[in-house]
Amino acid sequence: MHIGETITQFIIEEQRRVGGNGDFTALLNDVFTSCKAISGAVNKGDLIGVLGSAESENIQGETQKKLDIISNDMMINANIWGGHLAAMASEEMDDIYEIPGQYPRGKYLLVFDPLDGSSNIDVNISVGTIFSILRCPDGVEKPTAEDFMQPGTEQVCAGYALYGPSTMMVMTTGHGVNAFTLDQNVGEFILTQKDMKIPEDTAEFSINASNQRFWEPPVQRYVAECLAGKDGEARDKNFNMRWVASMVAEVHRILTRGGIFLYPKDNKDPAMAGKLRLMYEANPMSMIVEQAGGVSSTGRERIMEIQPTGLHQRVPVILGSRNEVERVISYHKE
Ligand code: AHM
Ligand code: MG
Repeated sequence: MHIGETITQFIIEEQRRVGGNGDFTALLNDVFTSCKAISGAVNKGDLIGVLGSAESENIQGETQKKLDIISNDMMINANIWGGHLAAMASEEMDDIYEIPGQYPRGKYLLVFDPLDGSSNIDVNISVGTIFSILRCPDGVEKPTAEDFMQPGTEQVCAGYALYGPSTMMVMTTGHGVNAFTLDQNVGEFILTQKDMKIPEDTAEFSINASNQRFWEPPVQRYVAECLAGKDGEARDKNFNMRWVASMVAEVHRILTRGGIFLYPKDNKDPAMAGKLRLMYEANPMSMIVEQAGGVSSTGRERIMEIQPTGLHQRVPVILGSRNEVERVISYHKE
């Protein structure tokens, strides 16, 4: 029986095409292994006692779930020893994680949100892992947080694992977006969707409407027009709305059937530019969305061109189907 194209075969063939030495391929394989391990823990849930709060906080003052910490450890354990990384950074760690001296150091930096959508863990709704790979700047022996401060355009690879009804891996190395589904029997991700493209138009939007009173006028206007649908002046169609509160699930839906996702700037907490993190969430998802023909912006600028100033920096995120995101951008210009 034919098992289909495994993700290992896919990345090795890509390596042959670009003439790599296998370092990057081996690094990706370690990332996939950690996501398979996280998938197993998420899947077993209460059976192995991993649900619930860990009674600790991350640097952003958010209460950590047990699975946030377990997933973070799994990412570190699978990626620490291979010799491909110089350092890692995670949403769940205050500072960067240097590769300890007993392991060889490599030329890449790994950035991740080990378990995104944490509020959904205990209620058995989809969550995911988001990752991004950068090059460690030339000549840097001992990387610091400063070396991670690269705009999203510098990403070598971005991807996410979605722990939903099936476990999927969706990734890009800058040559389109491909999706793989975990075959539990084979223990491998198998290529199931090639060269995903986000439809340019959509009639589906996603936003946490409980923040409505804090939104800026361009977003107020856009959502009001979607809600008015055909009965309003601006639009000739009616819209549907979805909000999973797991960005991974939201982006995956948009990649599959189109849509627009907004976590915009609001004035709820004037010190915060948005909710989502530039390095762990916004940049990797922006690379995937752009590679699939979509657009990703803060409303005022392309997310991938932002020069990061802090590891845990937050940004407004508006991404998805080209024509809708461009409409929101044009409202910001008016
Ligand atoms: P997390 O990394 O702490 O899980 O937070 C990120 C998540 C996103 O996945 C999701 O889009 C958003 O937070 C949901 O926010 P809200 O709870 O305001 O709906
Ligand atoms: Mg997150």
